[in-house]
Amino acid sequence: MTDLALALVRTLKGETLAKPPLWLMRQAGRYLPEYRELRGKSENFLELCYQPQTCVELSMQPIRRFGFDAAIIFSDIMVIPDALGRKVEFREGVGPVLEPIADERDIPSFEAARLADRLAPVWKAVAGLKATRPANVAVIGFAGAPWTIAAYMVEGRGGGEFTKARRWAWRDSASFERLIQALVAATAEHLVKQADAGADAVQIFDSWAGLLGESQFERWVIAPTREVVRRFKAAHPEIPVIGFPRGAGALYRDYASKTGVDAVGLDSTVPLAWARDELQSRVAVQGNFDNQALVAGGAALKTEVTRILDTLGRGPFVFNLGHGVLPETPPEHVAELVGLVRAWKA
Ligand code: 1CP
Repeated sequence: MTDLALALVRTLKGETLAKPPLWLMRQAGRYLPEYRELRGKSENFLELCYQPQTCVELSMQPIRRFGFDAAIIFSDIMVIPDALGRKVEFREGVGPVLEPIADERDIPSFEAARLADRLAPVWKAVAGLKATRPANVAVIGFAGAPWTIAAYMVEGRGGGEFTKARRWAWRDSASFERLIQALVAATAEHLVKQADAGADAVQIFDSWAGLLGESQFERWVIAPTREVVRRFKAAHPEIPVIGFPRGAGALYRDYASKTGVDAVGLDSTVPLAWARDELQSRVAVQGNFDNQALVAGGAALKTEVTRILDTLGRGPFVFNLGHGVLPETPPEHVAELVGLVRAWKA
């Protein structure tokens, strides 16, 4: 059961609050000295993701420091390929490196028992976070969207344009569809289990949605996301889902109207008045302060926070960034941002 008193949940379900709730993508991470200290004790980032107590502590660090309205479970979108049996490692300064899927024979199939074997510690961490967080702080579960995960699985790493994955999707859509369907099953299952464990809302990160044109976006972003949402809602109809199709541009409109998500996360390039007129009438919106402005700080911080709140704050709105907090962000700038959002009046 989701907690209808939580500001985040109320907003995601379409209420406009006098004070918009606030959390930041990647609010736990290397910009925090207390994160670096705990992180330094562990060689391997992925192993960290399977230590429930440590995950709870890492999720709680930014809550204690800044008093956000939501705590996102400390994990990563790469736990899904890992749980499907693909090799995943994190390299310093590179990010995730996977054993690439070279051809059709490498496409894993979804097995619920294997997934549960690997991901049970993540679900345990969600339950631990729910028991630990202050009662007014929502717990957010998450997963990567099938397209974004498929792109990493085929390419083997990020940092480029995911050309192998995009060509495969055009060249042999039938086999690419098999990969996507395995990911739909795994993603839905992972989100349902996080909700079973107490998540008050879930977010689907489609970080590379913006690489696809209209027809491919429909097939590999909208259709699989709609199916993940359908399966999730069959188990948890009352728990809100946030979709984050980063870089989707004008296709945000189709995404908002066709996938069944309750809210969309806006990246920083989405024009605010357009989002208000075209998206906020259908779904709650979340975003979209530029993470580079948060690194820079200074007078622009206030102007931009005010511009965002004045445009979107009179409808269902969750203040967030347009992408994750960067490691070089001064924590004082985050504190300043929180103060500005809290002080805003409609
Ligand atoms: O200490 C370290 O060096 C690890 C840095 C780190 C952290 C803190 C990575 C590596 N992942 C995470 C945690 C994480 N990842 C969270 C939970 C923390 C929080 O939000 O507070 C979440 C929600 C993610 C999601 C994630 N991981 C995404 C989707 C969002 C996005 O940024 O687009 C993606 C694409 C990843 C992959 C990933 N994991 C880590 C890195 C450096 C990357 C990006 C690699 C790339 O750019 O391709």
